[in-house]
Formats: sequence, structure tokens, C-alpha cells
Amino acid sequence: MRQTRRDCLTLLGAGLLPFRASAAGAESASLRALAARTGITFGTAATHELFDDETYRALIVQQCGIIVPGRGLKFDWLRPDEKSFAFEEGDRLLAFAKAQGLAMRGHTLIWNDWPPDWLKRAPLSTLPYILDQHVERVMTHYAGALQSWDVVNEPFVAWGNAPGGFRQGPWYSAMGPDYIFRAFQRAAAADPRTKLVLNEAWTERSDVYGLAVRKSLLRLVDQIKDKGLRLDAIGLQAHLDPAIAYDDASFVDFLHALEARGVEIYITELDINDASYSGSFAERDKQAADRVYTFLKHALSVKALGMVVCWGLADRYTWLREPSVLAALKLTRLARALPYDDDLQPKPMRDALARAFLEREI
Ligand code: 9MR
Repeated sequence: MRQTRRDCLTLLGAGLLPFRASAAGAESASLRALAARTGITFGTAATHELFDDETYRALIVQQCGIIVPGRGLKFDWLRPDEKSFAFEEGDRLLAFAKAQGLAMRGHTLIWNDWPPDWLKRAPLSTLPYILDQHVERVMTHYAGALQSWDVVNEPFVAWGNAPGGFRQGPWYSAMGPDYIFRAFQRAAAADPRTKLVLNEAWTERSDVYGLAVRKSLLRLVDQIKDKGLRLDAIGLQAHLDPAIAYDDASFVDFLHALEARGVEIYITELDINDASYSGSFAERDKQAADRVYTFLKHALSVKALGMVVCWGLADRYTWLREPSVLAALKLTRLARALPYDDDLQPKPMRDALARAFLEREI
């Protein structure tokens, strides 16, 4: 029998929902199912660990409705040189997703960050054609198979100095902001079935940087629409950092401003940098869960929100533990950023997600 929202709330309140990853019958209370009840697709980023770690793989299949390659479809990964297309990792993840009945989204076609050396060296006059060829070839390869594609990732950078706040890099140097319109135009032609997404960071913060990016993003959405280009959804990454100013009510206003422009909204990379929390693991995890719960409660109040994807499911695979990130962010402890811990056991953040999904009124 299908559980109603009230049934679930009662069971949850009584602590009876089987939330441990290994518990038999946990599917009825999986994050995937709890999210789906309220029209949300829930998922995670995935890379090689999905193939290397059997238990983690099982957890993803149990909890997720969608996966997104964390690296396998990025330009630098797919294009070791100008002539090659290294589809192996993307193909392998797609085959896995299909076999398990999961959807997959694509991340990301065009991004000014992380350009391979050969692209940095290419004459700027050739970049429009490299962009066209890349978008067409990659999207044709996956045509009809991916739920959505991040066509352009992070067009803005919070502290950038290009006019309009645009992120600089090869594509921007060659075409200015036109690279964005060009990419959306080519993407729409290459795969009419997948949803076309503009993905951005920063907007969940309410400091001067976050507010500037919100404004720039709204203007860009208007420009894309004014040109008659297809734009189906806005991806907002949501790498939460409670050390930075936030104001969930003004974030909701921003989501409503996007909604009014007729786009869907996806949370695409949810996690939390808990470096500013002190205390034991339990204390840190509780504070992180509270922050995630409040953030999601607000975001889920907006009807246009249709997806919540975490940037990994378990702490042992968070990008915040990658050596270069530890150094760049001057992290002195290993982050506990995701819904499951190092032993793949559910954390309070997992419960925060479940509660926020269950309580959605829409
Ligand atoms: O988590 C990803 C990390 O493993 C990669 O080295 C890095 C560069 O490709 O990208 C990380 O993912 C980023 C995502 O693609 C875009 N938003 C920020 C994410 C974290 O840096």
C-alpha cells in the first residue's frame, strides 16, 4: 500500500522509518522515493568510485533516481587533445544507470574553468568552431539518453573582473558572452529531447558576491530568452558554506524571480563545508544538518524546483577532501559534507533531506 505523507511523518516521528542503508525494505523510505512523492528527482554525482566500491554503488542504487558524472563528461576529461573524444567513462556510467533504472544528467559542455592546455594554446579564431564541434559531437553521442545537460557551467564568477561579472577563460576571451548563446543554440539543435540547463555557483550566499551573481544570472536568463533560445532549467549548485552570509528568505525571492521567467530550477551540487563548525563529529553533523534542512525547506517551497542532486553521497568521496581543495581552502580537518559518513552510515544530514522532502506541501 502506498504510504501517504501523513503516514510517513508519523512513522518518522516515531523513529520507525528504516533509514539505515543496509536495512531490508529501506526502499520505501529511500531519499529517491521520499523526493519522488513530492515531484523531486533526487540523486548524486558519481565518478570512478561507483565502480570501485561495491557497497557505495549499492547505496547509490538504493537512494538515488539520477546520477551525474562528476568528471567524465567535462571538456578536459573528454578531450585529451583536439581530435579525440574519450567517451569511455560517460558511456560506462550511462550503461550502469540504464541497467539500474536510474536517469543520468550531463555535466558540463562548456566551462571557462579547467581548460586543457591544448585549448589554451589554440588560436582564439578557432574557438567558435571547436565549441560547435564539441557541443554537436558530444550531444549527438548521447542524444535522447540524458535527462538534462549543463550546457554552460558557471558563466559568472563572484570576484571576477570582466565587465558584467563574467568568468574569464578561453571561451570568453574568444567570443565574449556570445559563447553562451552560441552553445545554447547548438545544443538545442543537437538534442531536442534533453533539458538544457544553465548551471551556476554562488547564488545561495547573500553576501555582496552572491547578490551580484543573482542579478547577473537573472539578466542572462532574460537575454537567452529574448534571443528565442531554448533554456529549460537553471541549475544552482548549493555548495553551502555557513561561514559566509546567507539569508534563505532572499534566496527564495531569487528562486521566485527565476520561476517567473518560466524555467525549472534544479539544485545540482548540494553539500556543506562544515569547517566553521566546532565540537565533536556529532555536534558538527547536527549543525550541518540543521543548515541543510533550513536551506532545503526554503528551496522546496518553490514550485519550480524539480531536482536535488548532492555532490556525492558519502563523506569519504567529497571533493572537499581532495588534496588540492584542502590546500586551497586551507582546511585543517576532513570535511563531513554529505548525507552518509565514511562508513556509509546515514548522518543527520540524511535525515534532514528526508524530512525536508516529506514536509513539502506542493
Ligand atoms: O568535484 C569535482 C572535482 O573532482 C574536479 O577535480 C573539479 C574539476 O573538474 O570539479 C569538481 O566539481 C565541480 C563541478 O564540476 C562544478 N562546480 C564545483 C564543483 C566542485 O569544485
